[in-house]
Amino acid sequence: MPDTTAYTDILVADPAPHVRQITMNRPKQLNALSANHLNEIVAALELAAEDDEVRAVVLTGGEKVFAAGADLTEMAKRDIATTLKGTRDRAWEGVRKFPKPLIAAVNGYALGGGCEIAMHCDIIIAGDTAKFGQPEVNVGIMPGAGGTQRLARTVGKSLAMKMVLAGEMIDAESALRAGLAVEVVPHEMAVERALRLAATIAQKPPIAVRLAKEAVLKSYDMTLENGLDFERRAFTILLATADMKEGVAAFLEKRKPTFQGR
Ligand code: DAK
Repeated sequence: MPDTTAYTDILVADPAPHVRQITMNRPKQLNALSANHLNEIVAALELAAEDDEVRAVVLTGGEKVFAAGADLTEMAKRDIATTLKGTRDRAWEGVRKFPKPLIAAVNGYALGGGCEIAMHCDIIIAGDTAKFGQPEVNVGIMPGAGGTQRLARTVGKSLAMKMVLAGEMIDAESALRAGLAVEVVPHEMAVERALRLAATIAQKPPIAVRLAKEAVLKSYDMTLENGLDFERRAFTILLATADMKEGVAAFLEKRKPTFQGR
């Protein structure tokens, strides 16, 4: 079990074998991402990355709210010099580089940095109350953690522009239609559904999962040829794993495989 005593703004639990759940827990501030809150999420992800027992992670804010963006009380005190230090950028890098499957269970508001952290996840499950938005323009800024890039690549230019320029939110069904969320479920089921999906992934061979995640993400920043090249190399590496031998042997012997992550 993870040591949760170090955290004030998140809850960490292992609700199923090989599955870790990180719950953002600043309900009074609608889970606004203060520096400490974001740092705790990144620290928990680092521990999950290091822990061989963890094979998939669910990030959620629980049943009511995902995250209403960067903490605007902190933002009010920020200036260019502080921002240029890049501390916050480095924290976001920690989320971006998380190597294991990361599933967001989104209920209620996922705004600004909240929408961006959901988009850093590999899969978004939306509860029927979910509202996604990039409303930074309302407070004189713009998305700063990949919102313009990831949103445009995911939902297309026109919808991304509407959300970023007009600050309009979209609901769960629109997010589903736009390809931002993969499923919409009743809000009380979103975390459970994300955990079930995480548990399914956690039963797969970890090295194959890790390389497959990396390969899919490469499609965002590589040419098709380079991406195919990466895929081929990753595939070749997998042929040398014990899990590949176990997977094929189990299939031929008509039994369930036991994957070791080797
Ligand atoms: N920060 C701080 N507190 C917040 C907050 C936020 N983002 N959102 C809500 N709260 C607080 C409210 O102040 C209120 O606190 P009290 O007054 O009770 O003390 C409490 O949460 C409940 O909020 P409301 O009373 O406003 O609740 P409503 O249901 O009426 O409205 C709302 C909910 C989510 C529509 C509304 O609270 C709202 O519009 N919140 C602000 C949403 C927003 O603008 N988000 C974008 C923030 S900017 C970067 C990376 C990322 C970013 C920046 C840089 N780098 C790497 C450089 C990201 C920027 C952002 O996300």
